[in-house]
Amino acid sequence: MSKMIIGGAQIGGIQKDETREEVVARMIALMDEAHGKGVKYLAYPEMTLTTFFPRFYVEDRAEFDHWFETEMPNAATRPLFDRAREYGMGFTFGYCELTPEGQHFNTSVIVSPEGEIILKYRKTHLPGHSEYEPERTHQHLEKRYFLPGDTGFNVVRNQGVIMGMSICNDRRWPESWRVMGLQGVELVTIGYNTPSQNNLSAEEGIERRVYHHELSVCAGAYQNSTYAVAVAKCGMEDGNHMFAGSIIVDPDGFVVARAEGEGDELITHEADFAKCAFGKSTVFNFAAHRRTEHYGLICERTGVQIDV
Ligand code: CDT
Repeated sequence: MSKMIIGGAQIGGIQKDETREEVVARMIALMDEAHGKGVKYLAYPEMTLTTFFPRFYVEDRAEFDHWFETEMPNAATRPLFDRAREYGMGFTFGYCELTPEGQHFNTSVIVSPEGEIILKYRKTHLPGHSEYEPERTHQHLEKRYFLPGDTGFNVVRNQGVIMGMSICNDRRWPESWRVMGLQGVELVTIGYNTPSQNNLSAEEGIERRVYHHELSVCAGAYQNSTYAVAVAKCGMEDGNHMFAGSIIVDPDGFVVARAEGEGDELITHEADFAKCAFGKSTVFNFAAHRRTEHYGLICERTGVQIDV
């Protein structure tokens, strides 16, 4: 059976004083709605459980450890895992992870319909900066609070589908997509928290930012012939606006479902994963067409070096 109804559970703003339990209740409400619509795999956003705290600067990083989870599932999220298992639904969500070794990651996991975590991903491309920068209209301190992920872009077969994850800024980098494409990915889920304003360029309006978001997801899906679910945490959060624009994209790069509002909202689509095969066996048949002898710079060089 190549068909499955997939969903994106967009989450409206989470304020600083909201508890994990309150957020999980909102997540479960969307899961209940998804179950009613026949969804078998549901994607939630990046850092689903908390406000997007990297907008706040704190001198002593340890003061922010309370935003991190030291185990998963834990007491607060267990009801979500239980409800999904009851429904036979797989799901993915993002949270902040503090390891026993004291490392901080921006993490997401894939949970099987049996309630087992079967793949963990730690965000690779951390945007922003690590020190307070007064010239910015708002801070984006992911580089202060997280380490770059150490997992790489792995995939897992879940519910008969080859699935992988990216987190927010990763969606803008074709390298993320291609590494999963080379493993035959058929569904990429991406959670995001994207401020509506560029903190260094006031004239870059929200329309342009939403356009770049969609462009990145549609291109990644098309060029790797995979479905993609990109799902926002959005709206007003602690006085800051983040754009919505959650979408499901088919392997041809077309948007097939789109959120209408900026609050908690479910989007769904009946995916036919057999459709991934056409692109993978024709224009994006990597074995037939890739010329790796010319791609060496991609791994050898990080930044631009001009030699001419
Ligand atoms: N969360 C996240 O990665 N947000 C970034 C904002 C970039 S601006 C510093 C994004 O790519 O959407």
